[in-house]
Amino acid sequence: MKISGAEIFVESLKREGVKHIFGYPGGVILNIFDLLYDDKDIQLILTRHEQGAVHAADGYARSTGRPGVVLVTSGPGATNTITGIATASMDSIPLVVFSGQVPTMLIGNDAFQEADIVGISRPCTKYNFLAKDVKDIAKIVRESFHIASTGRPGPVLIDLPKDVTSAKAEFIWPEIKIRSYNPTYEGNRWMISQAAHLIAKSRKALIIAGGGVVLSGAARELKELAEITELPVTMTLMGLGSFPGSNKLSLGMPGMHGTYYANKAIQDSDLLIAIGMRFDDRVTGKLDAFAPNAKIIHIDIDPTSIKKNVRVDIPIVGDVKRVLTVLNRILKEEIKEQWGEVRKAWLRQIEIWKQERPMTYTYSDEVIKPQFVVEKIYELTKGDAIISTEVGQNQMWAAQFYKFDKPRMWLTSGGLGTMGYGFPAAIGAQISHPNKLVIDIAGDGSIQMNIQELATAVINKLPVKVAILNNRYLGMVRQWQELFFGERYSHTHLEVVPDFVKLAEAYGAIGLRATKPSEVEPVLKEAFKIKKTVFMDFVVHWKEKVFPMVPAGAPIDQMLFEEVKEKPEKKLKAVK
Ligand SMILES: Cc1ncc(C[n+]2csc(CCOP(=O)(O)OP(=O)(O)O)c2C)c(N)n1
Repeated sequence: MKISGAEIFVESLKREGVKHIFGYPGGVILNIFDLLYDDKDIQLILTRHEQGAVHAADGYARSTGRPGVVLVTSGPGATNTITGIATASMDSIPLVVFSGQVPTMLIGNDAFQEADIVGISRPCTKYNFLAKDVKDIAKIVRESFHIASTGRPGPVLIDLPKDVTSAKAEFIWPEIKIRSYNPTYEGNRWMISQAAHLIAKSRKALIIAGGGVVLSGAARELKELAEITELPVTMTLMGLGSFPGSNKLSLGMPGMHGTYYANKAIQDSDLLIAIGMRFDDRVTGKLDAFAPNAKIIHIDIDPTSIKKNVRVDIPIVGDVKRVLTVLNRILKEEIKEQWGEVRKAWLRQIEIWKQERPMTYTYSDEVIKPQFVVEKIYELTKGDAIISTEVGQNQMWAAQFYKFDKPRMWLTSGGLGTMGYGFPAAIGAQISHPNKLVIDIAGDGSIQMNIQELATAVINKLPVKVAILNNRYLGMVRQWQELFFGERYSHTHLEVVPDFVKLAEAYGAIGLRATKPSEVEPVLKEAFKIKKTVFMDFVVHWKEKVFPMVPAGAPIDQMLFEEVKEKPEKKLKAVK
């Protein structure tokens, strides 16, 4: 029996196990929306902006490991997804985005709501495709899920012209055969054995774990490697949670806002074991001064990531989990090295760096320090919450002061640094984890970029919590102006910040506010008890900066630290 392309599409999604789609309707995609109207298996979550839909699907994917699914209309609906797609692409997040398209005969004619979304999205998708024949729809859906979630994961976009989804064909669920797509999963055995020997010989080795460890589900194997070799581990922003932040071998995050001790250890190390990370400039700082004495082992599923930014002595292309399994076995069974004094001396040196400059800040009794809010969130949740962030200082403080012990509990836009990411991402994570505490740690600037999703959270009765570190500034940019532009605050003072409590209430959510340090804990406790969407407005010290900081382009051990004595504040006239 022949059925419509729209029906084939919906049936294909069911075969892929899709339970939730994030989307927004429009004319050319209406036939699919109509089918989803009373579907019992798939729930469509209507966001208030297509960008929100993609970030929500992204949060869903990061917190579950399954691809997030998006359905939007053509033209503006499709172009509104681009920031979300680019965000997912930079962080290797599996997404499948379906956009409606005008009928094939109108494509290229500047038809109403036509945009060349395949062309526009090409540089920021792993794969994209225009469906031209109704008979291909099932195959395209199947392949797009496969491509999005295997190898180095990433977003896939499929454009669905109206006439193709209206045409009819038999439903056939095909096998996947993609000739040109063959990711390498098994690392080269000889290279892995060379890596094991190098690790055995090293005196001051260090593991740098990235988002690839999370994506490949290799947290257990990473912990085993650290335990066998007794080596310290630093986790990139994307790698937070891949190794327990509270473990004594953890050095926290490296790089621009990383810990003093992680950066010192990198610069002093004789071997870097880089796992599922891509030597982003925020990690390396000045490239030719990066880890000057270290040999580098680089394990990554994507061969194009290896040797892109740094010289590599032992490249291993493969799935991190599989490579680490083999590496650990060789270290245990063939090498059986006891490092004894050598390792003790290295760990002692690191301990000294930890004591010299611990990750800290100046506490105040009078004004709320943003770091204090993050610390309190960690203390009260005991680390058992899914944390998303916006972008800016809020993101860095969350990374520095919340200890992530488990993977997939940390959702942040690392590569693209997308303001407006955190709230919709938290919505997506809450949909996939209805009983978990999900908190978006936000800046007052970023939250306003997708604040309309309050409606999505309220309608779906999502108990998402948003902790706004409200400094009335675009804080991170203000920090740069303060350090590098002589305190000329060009267009970073927000002047009008909405009353977040009233705004939450206007949407039917709950709003709470803390203006003094003593109010922080009661506000958090109350918010965590409420089973509804809650905005918490923490009115924080406006001038606080994120330290340590490596100025852009400097070597990573040339860090700026917080001044011990605070200068008297210069009052800006518009600041409350
Ligand atoms: C969409 C987007 N536009 C601009 C920027 C540049 N940017 C980076 S951080 C930042 C300030 C963020 O301010 P806020 O959300 O208030 O957070 P805070 O730094 O104060 O915690 C800006 C404008 C960005 N990252 N994303």
